[in-house]
Amino acid sequence: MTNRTFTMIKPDAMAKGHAGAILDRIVKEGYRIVALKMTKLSSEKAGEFYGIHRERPFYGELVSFMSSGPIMAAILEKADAVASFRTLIGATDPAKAEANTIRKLFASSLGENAVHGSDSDENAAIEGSFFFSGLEQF
Ligand code: 3AN
Repeated sequence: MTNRTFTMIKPDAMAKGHAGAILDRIVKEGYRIVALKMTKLSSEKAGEFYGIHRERPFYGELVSFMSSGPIMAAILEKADAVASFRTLIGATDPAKAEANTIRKLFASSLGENAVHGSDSDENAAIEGSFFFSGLEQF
């Protein structure tokens, strides 16, 4: 276990002005911010990031949404970070997410679901290094 995970605040939550509230919640839940930046993915970069979903029917929609506006990317640290953060964000579909999870509070649909959270330690490391060099991690 690396105790690190990777998250993005997605374009829907950024456009609605929820970034501050989401970061505040993350810090209050005890995550240490290892790295943080605001950026915008090109459709090429979004396609690369979500390459694992290339064969899924929603891939085109996902890539166009994720490149539609700025995002915030972050590496977070806490004991058992990957699993605990997925509990904090809630189910992929906000309609099915538990009360008080980030997706229940801030997401509007299955496609536009406010935040990303890595699904394994291995992917957390890959996704973190997609956005951040070693010099940008503290
Ligand atoms: P999670 O982000 O909860 O790990 P995944 O890995 O199954 O969920 O899906 C990755 C992303 O693809 C989701 N965060 C969501 O934005 C999008 N997505 C998943 N399923 C659908 C769907 N049926 N329709 C549109 N977008 C979807």
